[in-house]
Amino acid sequence: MESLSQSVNTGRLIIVAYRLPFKVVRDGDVSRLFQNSGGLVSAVLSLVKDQQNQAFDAHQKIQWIGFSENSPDELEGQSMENENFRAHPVFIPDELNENYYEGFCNNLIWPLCHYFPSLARFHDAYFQAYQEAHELFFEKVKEVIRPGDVVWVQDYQLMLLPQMIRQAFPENKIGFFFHIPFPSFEIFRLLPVTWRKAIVNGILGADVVGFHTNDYVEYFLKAARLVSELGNKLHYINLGNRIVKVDSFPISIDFEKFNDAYDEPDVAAARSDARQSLKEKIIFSVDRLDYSKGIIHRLHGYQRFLEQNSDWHEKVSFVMVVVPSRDTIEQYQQMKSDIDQTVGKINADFGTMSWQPIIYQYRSMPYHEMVGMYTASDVALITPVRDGMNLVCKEYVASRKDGRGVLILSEMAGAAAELGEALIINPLDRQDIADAIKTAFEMPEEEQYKRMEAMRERIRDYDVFAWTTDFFTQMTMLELEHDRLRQV
Ligand code: GDG
Repeated sequence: MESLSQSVNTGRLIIVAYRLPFKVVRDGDVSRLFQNSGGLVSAVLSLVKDQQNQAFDAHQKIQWIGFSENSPDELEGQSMENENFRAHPVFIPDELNENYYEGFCNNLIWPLCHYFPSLARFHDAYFQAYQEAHELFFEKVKEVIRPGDVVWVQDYQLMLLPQMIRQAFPENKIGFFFHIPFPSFEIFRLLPVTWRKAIVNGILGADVVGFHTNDYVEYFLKAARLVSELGNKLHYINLGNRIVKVDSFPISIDFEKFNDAYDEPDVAAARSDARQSLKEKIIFSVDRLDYSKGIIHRLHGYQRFLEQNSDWHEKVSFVMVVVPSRDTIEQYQQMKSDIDQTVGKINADFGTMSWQPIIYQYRSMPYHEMVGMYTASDVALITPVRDGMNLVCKEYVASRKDGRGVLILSEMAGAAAELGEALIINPLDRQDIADAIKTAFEMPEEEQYKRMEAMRERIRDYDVFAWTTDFFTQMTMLELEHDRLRQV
C-alpha cells in the first residue's frame, strides 16, 4: 500500500458554503472586509495552521465559494482576498433566494431536520429554486476548480452539489459536512420521492460524508438504503465504481482560545461586573431566536423552579440572551412575542422591588461580555429541543478554567453524546428542568469540579483542530484504502 507521506496533495482547499467568510462594508470611499466569526470560519482557519495536513496544500490560500450579501455593484473593484481566504462570490437574485434559502432551506429542510414537520412547507417552486441556486454555485465551482483541488461542501443549503461536482470532475476529492441533525427515516420520508432521492444521491457525490453524531450517521445510512436502494455495510457505501465513507465528526471549538479568555482583562472585568450587579446564583443562556432552541420550554422550567422553591427567591438571576435571527418571518415574530410575554409574566409574578428573576436581552452580545457571563455563571441552561451539535455548551465548558459551574444540557443536542457529565435533561419536561436547576444550585464544588474537568479534558482532546484533521485524514485514508474497500 502507498504510504501516507507519498500521497501528499498539492491541490488547494475549496470550501463551498452558503455564506462567504467575510462581507464588504463600505464607508464612503473606503471599503473593508469583515471576517465572520462563526464556527465554520474558525474551524477552517484551524486548517491554515495545520502543517501536518496531507489532504491539500496548506500553504496555498483557501478558496471559498459562497453567496454574496453584497451586490455586484458594491463589489466592483473590491479585492476579495484577505490573509487567509480568497472569496468567490455567488450572486443570487432576491426572488430566487427567497424560494431557495428562505423557502426550501429554512421553511422545509430546517423544520424537518429539527423535528417540526408541522412547520414544513412543501412547494414545487422551492425545490425548483433549490436546483437553480445549485446551478449558480456550480458555475462558480467550475470557474475555480483545478486538478488536485479538494472541495469541501457545507451543510443543508448545498446537498445536491457534491454529485454535480463529481459528475463533471470525477478525479477531485470531495467532502461533505452536514451541520444540523439528520432526521430519522420516518421524518425524512415525508419529502416527495424525487426530492429525497435527489438529496441522498447529491450527498453521495462526496468521498467522505460527515455528521456530528453516530445517530445522524445511522439515519443517513438508512435513508441511503431505502431511498436509493443502496447496500451499505458499516460506514461504507459501495456505489460500484467508488466507495463513500459516512462517519461522525463531532464539531468542536478552539478550546485554548476560550480557556485563555478567562484571564483576559475585559473578560475578567465583565465577570466581576456580572457578579457585583447580579444575585448570588447566576443562570445564563444565549442562543439565536429559533424554535429549535427550546427557549419557551426553558422559561417554563425556570418558572416551575421558582414556583416550587420559594427559598431561592431573591437569590437568583437568570440572564437570558436571545440573538435576533430570521425575525422578518411571521413564525419567528410570533415566537419572539411569546417569549416576551412569558418573560414579562414570570418577572411580574415573582419579581419584587429588589429582584428581577429574568434579565432578558434581545440583541447579540460582544464576545468578551459573553465569555464574562460564561465564567460568572453558576449554571449554563442549554435546552434546545433539537440541535445538530450546539457549540455554546462546549464554549461554556472550555471557558471554565476555574473548574466551577454546572452545565444543564438537553438530551436532544448532539453535544449530549459527548458531555455525559452535564446534568442531562429532557427539554420538553419542565419538571426535569426545575429539578436540574435545584440540583445544580446544591451541587458541592468538588463535584462541580470533577464533572467539569472530565468534560474539559474531552473537549481539549477533540477540539476544532482535531475535528478538521480527523475529517481530512479520513479523506486521505479513503483514497489509500480504496482497493481494500472495494471488497467490502
Ligand atoms: C449550527 C447548528 C451546530 C451566539 N450568540 C452570540 C454569539 N454566539 C455564537 C456562539 C457560538 C455560535 O454563535 C452558535 O453556535 P451553535 O452551535 O450553538 O448554533 P447554530 O448557530 O444554530 O449552528 C448547530 C453548528 O451549526 C456548528 O456545526 O453546532 O447545532 O444549528 O459559537 O458563541 N457570539 C457572540 N455574541 C452572541 O450574542 N459574540
